[in-house]
Amino acid sequence: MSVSDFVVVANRLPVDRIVGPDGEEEWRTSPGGLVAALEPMMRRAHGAWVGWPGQADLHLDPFEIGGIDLIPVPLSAQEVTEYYEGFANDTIWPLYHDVIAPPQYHREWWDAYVEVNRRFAEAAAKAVAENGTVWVHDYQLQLVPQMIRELRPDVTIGYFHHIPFPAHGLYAQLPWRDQVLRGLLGADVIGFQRAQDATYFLTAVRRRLRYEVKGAAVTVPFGDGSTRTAMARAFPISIDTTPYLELAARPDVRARAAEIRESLGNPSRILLGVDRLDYTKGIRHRIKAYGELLSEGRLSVEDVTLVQVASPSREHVDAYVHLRDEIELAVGRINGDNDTMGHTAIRYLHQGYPREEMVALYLAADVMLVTALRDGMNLVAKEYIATRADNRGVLVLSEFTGAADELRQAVLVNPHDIEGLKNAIMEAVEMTPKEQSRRMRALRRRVLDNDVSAWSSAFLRALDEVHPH
Ligand code: GDG
Repeated sequence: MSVSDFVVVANRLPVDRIVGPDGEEEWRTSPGGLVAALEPMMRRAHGAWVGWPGQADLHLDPFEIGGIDLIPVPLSAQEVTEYYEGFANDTIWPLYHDVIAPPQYHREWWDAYVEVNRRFAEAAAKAVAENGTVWVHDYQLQLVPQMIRELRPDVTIGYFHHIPFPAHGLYAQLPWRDQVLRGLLGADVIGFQRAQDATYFLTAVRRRLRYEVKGAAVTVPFGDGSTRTAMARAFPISIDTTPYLELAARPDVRARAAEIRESLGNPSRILLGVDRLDYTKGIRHRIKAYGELLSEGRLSVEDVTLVQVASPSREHVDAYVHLRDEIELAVGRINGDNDTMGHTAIRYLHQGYPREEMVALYLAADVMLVTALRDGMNLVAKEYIATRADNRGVLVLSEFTGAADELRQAVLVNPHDIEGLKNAIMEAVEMTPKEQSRRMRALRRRVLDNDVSAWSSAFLRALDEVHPH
C-alpha cells in the first residue's frame, strides 16, 4: 500500500467485522461521528487510518474501504488485558475522570502501554508521506505523538484528547506523569474538549517539566539546545448533524417514536437516559433522584416513565461488573416498590440499538437526562437537541460535562446534589411549552452551527498555523 498525506491514528479502526449466518465475514464502516467528520478530507488526501481491528490476535494486511486505507495494528489477548482494559480503561480513564473510581496502577500495564503505543507509532510513521500530517486520537495513545516525532521529524502531528484532563493535584498521582506529558508534547497541536482541560494540562507541563508556557504555547526543548513550539487549546467536539436531522424527519422513525410512547402506556412525560454503562455517567445518582421523587409522591408512575438505555461496555473490567450489579439492584427495587400492572417506573435496557431506534427514543422523550459526574463532552446531549426540530423537549445537563460549557440553555445541574437533581427533574417535567421552545431554539442554533466538520476544520487550521507546509 502506498503512503498517505493524511493519517489518522486511533485505538479502533472505524469498521466492524460482521459475521454472516453462514460464517462469511465482511467489514462495515461503523457510523461514528469521527469517521463522518474526517471522511471528505480522508478521500481528498488519500487518507489512511491506523487502528486495532477490535479482536485479539487478529493479524490482517492493510485493506481499503470507501476510499480510505485501513492499517490494522494487532493486539495479543494479553495486550488487550494490560494495555486496553488495564492501563487505558482502569488507570487513565478513572484518573482523568477525577478518580470517581479508584485508578489501578500496575507497572506491567504501563510496560504494555508503552509497547503498544510504539507499535501504533511505527505503523503511522510507515504510512505517512514526506511532510504529511498525522492526527492521533485519545487517551489510549498519549505516547504516540512523541514516538512518531522521533521516527519522522518531517511530519506535522496533531493530537485530540476526547476525555477530560484532570487538575494537577490528581494528575500528580500517575507514576508515569512526566513520560505522558512528554508523549503528548510530541504533537504540534494538542486539542482538548474544554478550556479548563487545556489549562490543567498546561499547569502540569509548567509544574512538572518546568517548560516555558505562554498563553496556549509551550516551548519544548530538544536535547541539542534548540526548541519547538507546541500549542494546547480547546476544540469542543460535536456531532455530524445530518443523519440525525434526516432520521428525525423520516415518517417510519416518527411512527416508531409514537409506538414507543404507546407501548409505555402513553405516559404524560417520558424521561430518557442513554449512556454506555459507565460509572462516569451518573446513572446511579439519576435513578436515586427519580426513585425518591416517586416515593415522595412528587411523580407518579401513572404519569411518568424513565427509559434508561445502558449499552454494554468494558464488561471485563471489575469496576464495570460491580456498577452493573448496583444499578440493576437499584432499578429492581424502584420498580418493585412503584410499578403497577400497567405502568413501570424504569424501563431499563442493557442493550445496544441501531441508530434509527436511538432517534425514535430521542423523539419520544420529553426530557433527556444527561447527569454525568464527569464527561469529556457528551454527544448524546447534542444528538437529542439535533432531533428536536419542533423545539419541544428539555435537556437536563450536568455541569461536569464538556457540553455544559456550550449548552447554557439546558437545565444545568450538579448531579452529586440529589435534592438539586430532583428539583431539576421537576423543573424539566413541569416546563411550559413556551419556555421549552425558547431554550431549545437557542440550543439547536448552537449544535447545528458547530457541527463535527466545523470542529475538524478548526483543529486542522490550527495545525496548519503552527506547522505551515
Ligand atoms: C467519549 C467521551 C466524548 C450509545 N449507546 C448506543 C449508541 N451510543 C452512542 C451515542 C453517542 C455515543 O455512543 C456516546 O458518546 P458520548 O459522547 O455520549 O460518550 P463516550 O462514549 O463516553 O465518548 C465523551 C466522546 O468521546 C467524543 O469525543 O463526548 O465525553 O467520554 O453517539 O449515541 N449508539 C447506538 N446504539 C446504542 O445503543 N447506535
